[in-house]
Amino acid sequence: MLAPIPMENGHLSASLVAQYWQDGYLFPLEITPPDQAQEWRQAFEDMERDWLASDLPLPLNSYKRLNAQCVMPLAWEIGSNKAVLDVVEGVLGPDILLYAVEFFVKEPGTTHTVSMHQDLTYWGMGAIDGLLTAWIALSPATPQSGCMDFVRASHKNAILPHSDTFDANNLLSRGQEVSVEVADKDKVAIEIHPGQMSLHHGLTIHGSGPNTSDDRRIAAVVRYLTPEVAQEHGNKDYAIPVRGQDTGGNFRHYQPAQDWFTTQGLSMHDEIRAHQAQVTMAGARKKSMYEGAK
Ligand SMILES: O=C(O)CCC(=O)C(=O)O
Repeated sequence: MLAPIPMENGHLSASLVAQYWQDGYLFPLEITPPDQAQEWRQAFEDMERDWLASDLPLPLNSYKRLNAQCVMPLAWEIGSNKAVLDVVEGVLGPDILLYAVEFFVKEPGTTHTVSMHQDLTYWGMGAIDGLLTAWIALSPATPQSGCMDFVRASHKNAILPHSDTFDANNLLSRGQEVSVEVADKDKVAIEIHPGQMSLHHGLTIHGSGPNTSDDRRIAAVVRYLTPEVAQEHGNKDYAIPVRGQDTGGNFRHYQPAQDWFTTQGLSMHDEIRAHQAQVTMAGARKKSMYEGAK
């Protein structure tokens, strides 16, 4: 287990920022004490218990995996957390937009994996530097529980060809997989523990293996943007300013969740999902497993 990288008063030093741009990722970064992470986990699991059998328009898993900030106050609380933003600011600068919060869960002793891929492949924003993912552990992410693997410096590639597998075991919406062989020796295991996070660039090749541990692997995954990023396909995409100014005006702003699954939140979620699916699922031969009705 690696010791957390020392920061300067909760901020990244210039050399850590340089390391991020060199490697395309940075970890482990401690952003909150383990008991706060445990509270977040508890709130998440309470939500699962309370809403699983409810009559939501889509399966609960669709709301966990896509744009949870529209319907879950917890997602917004984590995505707008000051300690997380203090670190993210080191990479993205003072003006930050929140694009999405997703909860990636792998149940104990299951075979779900995430194939090696680059996030930006189907997001319609081009091969940009202005998208950063903060992956925050709410339970231990270890090689046994299926932590992520990153390929060092792979963000220096363009967007590489990917193929869709639609494998039911794959947690990605198209089961997309980068069409280059990644040798095991080129994978860096991103072990992090509750309250820690990793950062990765939108072009970093990454994936994760199955959870063979006896605990759930739960992560809150937050995507941040700089204001000059823009959706290149169709109308403006959606994002929420979380720090500084939206100097680009390239995104439609909206209200994040104030309460759990409100009518307004559900309708916002639906609007954004329908809009983004036109881009993220373009050319796919099947529907995303996260947007189908129950
Ligand atoms: O949680 C995982 O295993 C993969 C997450 C992922 O692909 C991402 O955060 O971009």
